[in-house]
Amino acid sequence: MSFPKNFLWGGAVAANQLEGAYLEDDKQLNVTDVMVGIISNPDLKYDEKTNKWIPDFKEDKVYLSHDGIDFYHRYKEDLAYMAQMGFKAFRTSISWGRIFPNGDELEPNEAGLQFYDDLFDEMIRLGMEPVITLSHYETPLHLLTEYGGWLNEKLIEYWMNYVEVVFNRYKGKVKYWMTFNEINNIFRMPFAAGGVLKTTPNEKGIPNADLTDAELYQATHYIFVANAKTVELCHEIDPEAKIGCMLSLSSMATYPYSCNPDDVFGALQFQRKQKLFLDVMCKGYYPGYVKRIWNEQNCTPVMNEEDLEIIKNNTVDYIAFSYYRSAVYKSDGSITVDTGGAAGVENPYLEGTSPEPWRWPIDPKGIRYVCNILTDEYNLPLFIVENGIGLDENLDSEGKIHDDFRKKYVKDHLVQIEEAIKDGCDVMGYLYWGPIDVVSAGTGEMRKRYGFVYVDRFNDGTGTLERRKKDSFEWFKNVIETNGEEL
Ligand code: BGP
Repeated sequence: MSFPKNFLWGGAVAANQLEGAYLEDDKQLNVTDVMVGIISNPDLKYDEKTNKWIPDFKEDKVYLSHDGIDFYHRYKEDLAYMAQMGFKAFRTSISWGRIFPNGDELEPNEAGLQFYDDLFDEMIRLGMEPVITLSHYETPLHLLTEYGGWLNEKLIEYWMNYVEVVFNRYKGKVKYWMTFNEINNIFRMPFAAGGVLKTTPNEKGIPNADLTDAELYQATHYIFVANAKTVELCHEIDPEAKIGCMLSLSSMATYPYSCNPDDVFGALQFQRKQKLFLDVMCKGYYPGYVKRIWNEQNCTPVMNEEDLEIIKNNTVDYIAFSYYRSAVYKSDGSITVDTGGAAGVENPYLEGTSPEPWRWPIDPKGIRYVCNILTDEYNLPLFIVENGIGLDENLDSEGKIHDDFRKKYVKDHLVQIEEAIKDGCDVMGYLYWGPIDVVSAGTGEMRKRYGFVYVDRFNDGTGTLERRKKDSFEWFKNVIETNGEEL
């Protein structure tokens, strides 16, 4: 038996991808409400009258996240499915804008607080530990259009108001917190993942078209300070609670294309783009390699001694991360992970990719590799809070979905996680991403489905929203029931 007795089996989702009710109970727009897929540009236009970016919804686009899968009204039904599978934990996020609709109010919105009270109570009643992300691509839009989001130091204050309210309110109910979902994506997706917007117009008319690395390092620094202050406050308000950082670490499994030292060192440098976030949030200091970049590119963030003290004294309790695929680095600059897997360097040693059109490289051993690197470097508990496979699925003539591909994907990854545990990694749990079909973060589509539970909802916005179990449902239930003995 390799999986520990108290292993947290379960699933993970995010408010913006399933709640819907995007303007209900006084919630206002957040970053993902004005885009279809976080890889795309937000639908904003610069208004010369007010000198601000304003929403510019396109008639030919379907903003699926506005209704999500209506979890806001159907969460009891959905959690019942999770409980049937025997989930020990369920991860979701608090949508910041339900609590502070514009982000800069002084008083919180009681309706939003009550919603999460009810949601967490229901999870606990069903025997599931709430695992809660404080920010998962849900920064209130007003904070970006008015202040520039995390480009502005003021955000730390608004953020701290928010987290103080939720820590006090859910103290005793939530034992596992996470600060910023996949915050290492800030450089790739500054608007959605980083909550960053340049408030000034630019020649291209595209938000953030003129954003510089110097500005991004500055925003990242404010986020690091906020992260550390949040850790401190969480421990102060609820000494029983644990709080982690949350990173996208698929790209930590970036392999050199060959033994050419340029490929090897290049792969290391690429990994460091992710490691920077871990080094600061887990070790409490800025590493030398980033200081070199700052010096050479003239982009050292403004910071003071007090910031560095706060960062040093408040490192996280655990590392939460997502892992879906690995990548290959070649010194000519081609990297699979950034090109969505379909283009760039293919890894001939892997058994394949996910089906068209996404074609993410499938690499179970990569998750063992990442767990081992993290353990060697940081020696902290690890929480796998996202792993899974998106498939384009339709009900067959009998109304069933035979998702053997998914079972195999999960099984192969669990085998490697078991190996990592044997290697000595302290893995707290495994939360499958999207145990019920949700709106895809990257593409904004419904057809990229991860669920063990199918939802009748389509890219064009039609569908009855009826839920149905896929074949993998019973399979995963058995995995949990046998604590991973039967895979
Ligand atoms: C992670 C995000 C999730 C999520 C998942 C799958 O990066 O934290 O929000 O959706 O990836 O990605 P996608 O939906 O693009 O397939």
